[in-house]
Amino acid sequence: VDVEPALAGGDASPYADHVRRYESWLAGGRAGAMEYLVRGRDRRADPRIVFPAARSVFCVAMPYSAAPAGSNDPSGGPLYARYLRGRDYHLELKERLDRALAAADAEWRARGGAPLAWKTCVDTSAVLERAWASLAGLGWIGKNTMLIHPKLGSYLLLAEALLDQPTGRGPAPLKDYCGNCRRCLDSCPAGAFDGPRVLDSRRCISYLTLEKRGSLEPAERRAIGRWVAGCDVCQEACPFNTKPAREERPAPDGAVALNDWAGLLNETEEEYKVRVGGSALKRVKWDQFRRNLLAASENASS
Ligand code: B12
Ligand code: SF4
Ligand code: SF4
Repeated sequence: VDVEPALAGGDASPYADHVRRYESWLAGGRAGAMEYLVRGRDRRADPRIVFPAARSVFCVAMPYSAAPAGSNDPSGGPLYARYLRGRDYHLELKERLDRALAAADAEWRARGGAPLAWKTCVDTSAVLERAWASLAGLGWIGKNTMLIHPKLGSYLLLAEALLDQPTGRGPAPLKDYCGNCRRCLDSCPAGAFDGPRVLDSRRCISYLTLEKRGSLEPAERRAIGRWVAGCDVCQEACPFNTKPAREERPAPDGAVALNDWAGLLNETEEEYKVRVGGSALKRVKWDQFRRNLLAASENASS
């Protein structure tokens, strides 16, 4: 999607609506201790600050498997969010995107086109990824705040390439298919939604287990249930995630294969580092994981 038409019209532009929602979310303190979200607000408001040459945003979504049982797992064991399976998606998506764009650039230049320059962004750049993906027509923003593709559901990871050339495509958002449904809102075990599309990170299990540093309050320890890293409940509840037809990313269990309480409780820091190296779980430091594990194992046995 081209940057110019998305930002044209200032406050009335299609993108301005996203920026306003972002700002009001921050103003409500809902980012918790994720200071980087406050620091990067200007860059999020305009991708040309992230990459001055940006004329368009090329958006991709990579499906991952919905198959693991998640909170429906009857064993009573530890729970990991599904996206943590397999190789670190930050690396995988960046490599795949760079490869695809290098090939497109070579073909374009062979036909006499100008060389293409780009910057790939996966998760950690100051880019409003769901906003751009929705403007690009990859899905709509569900009441659980997830970007949902009508056929593939929301078990998707997003990435973008900021391109120095326009594509000729303006914003093309999809219709919102949530309708009267509110299963995600009602299913959240932590009561983290203030309303449709408004999530308070400070209560979200994903935030508590992956982002929050230091210790957890007693109520937070209880709130995480059996989740040791991340949480998928508001996606498990979504009817758009029940269709099995999807191109699944081959994702061996890797770092999340250690999934019994005794095994985890006996693990040393060195063993943890080896297990999670190369997976997205490596962002969760040993102290943090240990803290989650102790609380979750207590919850499982109570
Ligand atoms: C901070 C963050 C979190 C925080 C806050 C989440 C939140 N809902 O805001 C926490 C730690 C809680 C979190 C949790 C998770 N996250 Co997260 N997270 C991010 C991050 C880094 C920034 C998101 C952000 O800016 N949040 C602030 C809110 C206000 O912005 P937003 O959610 O993007 O909403 C925008 C639009 O939706 C729009 N909007 C909101 N409502 C409406 C309504 C209408 C009508 C319109 C038009 C627009 C609109 O306004 C906002 C500004 O554009 C992004 C990566 C990135 N760089 O964008 C990943 C990202 C959003 N997370 C992702 C994932 C996978 C997760 C988890 C599923 C992980 C897990 N299993 O534990 C959970 C899901 C929890 C949930 N229901 O959102 C994926 C989402 C993919 C998808 N299909 O949507 C992203 C995009 C990372 C990636 N590269 O794939 N996450
Ligand atoms: S990720 Fe879990 S805790 Fe966070 S909003 Fe969704 S269901 Fe609630
Ligand atoms: S569970 Fe229902 S309301 Fe929530 S995102 Fe899915 S369709 Fe929308």
